Amino acid sequence: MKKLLGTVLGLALVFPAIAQADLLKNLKTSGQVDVQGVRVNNLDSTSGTMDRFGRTHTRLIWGASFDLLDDVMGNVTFTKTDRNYGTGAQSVTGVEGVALVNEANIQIKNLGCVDAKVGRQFYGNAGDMVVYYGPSGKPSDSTTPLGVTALDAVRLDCTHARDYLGNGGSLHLFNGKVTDASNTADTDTDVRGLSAGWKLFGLAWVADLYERRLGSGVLKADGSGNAGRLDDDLWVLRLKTKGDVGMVKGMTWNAQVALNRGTNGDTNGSGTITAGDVDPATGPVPQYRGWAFLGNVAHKWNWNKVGGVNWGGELGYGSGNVPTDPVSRPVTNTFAAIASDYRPGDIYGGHFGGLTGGFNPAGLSNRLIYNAWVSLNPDRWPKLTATVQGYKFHFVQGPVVLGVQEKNIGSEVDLRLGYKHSDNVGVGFSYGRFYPGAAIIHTIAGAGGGTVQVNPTNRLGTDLTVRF
Ligand SMILES: [Ca+2]
Ligand SMILES: [Ca+2]
Ligand SMILES: [Ca+2]
Repeated sequence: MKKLLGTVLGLALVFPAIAQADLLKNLKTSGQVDVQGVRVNNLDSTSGTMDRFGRTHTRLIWGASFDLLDDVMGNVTFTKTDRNYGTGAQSVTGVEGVALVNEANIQIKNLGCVDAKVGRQFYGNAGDMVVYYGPSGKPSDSTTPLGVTALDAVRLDCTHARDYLGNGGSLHLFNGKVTDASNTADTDTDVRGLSAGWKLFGLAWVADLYERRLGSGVLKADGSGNAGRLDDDLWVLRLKTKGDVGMVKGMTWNAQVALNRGTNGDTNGSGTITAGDVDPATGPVPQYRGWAFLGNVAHKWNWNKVGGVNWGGELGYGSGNVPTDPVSRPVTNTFAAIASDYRPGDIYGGHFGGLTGGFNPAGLSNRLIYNAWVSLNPDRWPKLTATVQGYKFHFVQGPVVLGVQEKNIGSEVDLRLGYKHSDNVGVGFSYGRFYPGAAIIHTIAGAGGGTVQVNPTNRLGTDLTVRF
């Protein structure tokens, strides 16, 4: 009751006009607080240069949904993820300025043959290799911990999908705007997609088709499409499936493959189409031709009188560019995602984003990454889970250092101890160590004239998550 009263007061403050109306009909609230402390040393892999840092970061996510009308629901999610410990008290107006409305949408039931969701919203699943907008489970880089992304979009979920696709069938499409760059020129970035799910041969299948389009903004003088710059128009077609390994009880597998098509008008990846990109008047603009695969197996079994033992492995591959002249061979072979959230490894996936040198860890573009893990949930302490996970990271096409192409980025071992206090409260402790491979060692050593000592990176982490 106390919680409800607090919520009502909070909403009345935020939406005074609506609060006077029938706002609180079927009000549902949910929230989450994450507190993540890390201590990292030698992130630059160079032992001669002292670097280490400690940080405790908090993220708050708080959402409410309520009926606006009988068949129309409102949905609001606030996120606040700006604050580290030790940065002083925030004023109430200061909090106001950093509490972002990352979801604000209305949902209309049975609008014709669809359920519609209109407005700012999250999309996809955390960790997805192709597209995800939402609260991330990992720091997006060293200085932007626990970020949250969202998309302004219209999403339509077909209410008769089962009639067309059978039991377990689903079908939705969405059309969103990532950046509204101009009201006069066609320079916006739009994302749209279509997703269908069905069951066949005892397997669950999902087919997705996504398009991300960045307008060139240049008017085509003769309407032929050849005068002026070309749009950056990325298409990703993906097929996902999962099932059980029939012969082994408790073993499951997942697999997905994605293909790129389209025109790489933003050839230099700057986010705008300008003179730095390939001009179709002087040479052919590259076509997107990358592809990626991600597959894993997991096995659960019970070790008599010891506890539950889970283990698994995962392999990810995303094609890399063949380093040839883009004019003589106008193809971009590097796999391109819409908005990838695939970031394996607590160090590699969590902290390498801010580093220079091409080691951006988001996604499977130009990467071969595999990992294996085993965890124990002991009968004697059922709230505890201990996990060890090892990773290997490679470029598909690596940087050329001193005349040699180097593909080995490095390897990582993460040890994690989780304590599940209840369904809504969890605590975690982790230790990770990243061992730099030849691509890092030789890049650093080459830049330092061969005299620089290269050493592993270490990370200690504590995590608290409370859902309410
Ligand atoms: Ca160092
Ligand atoms: Ca616009
Ligand atoms: Ca560009």
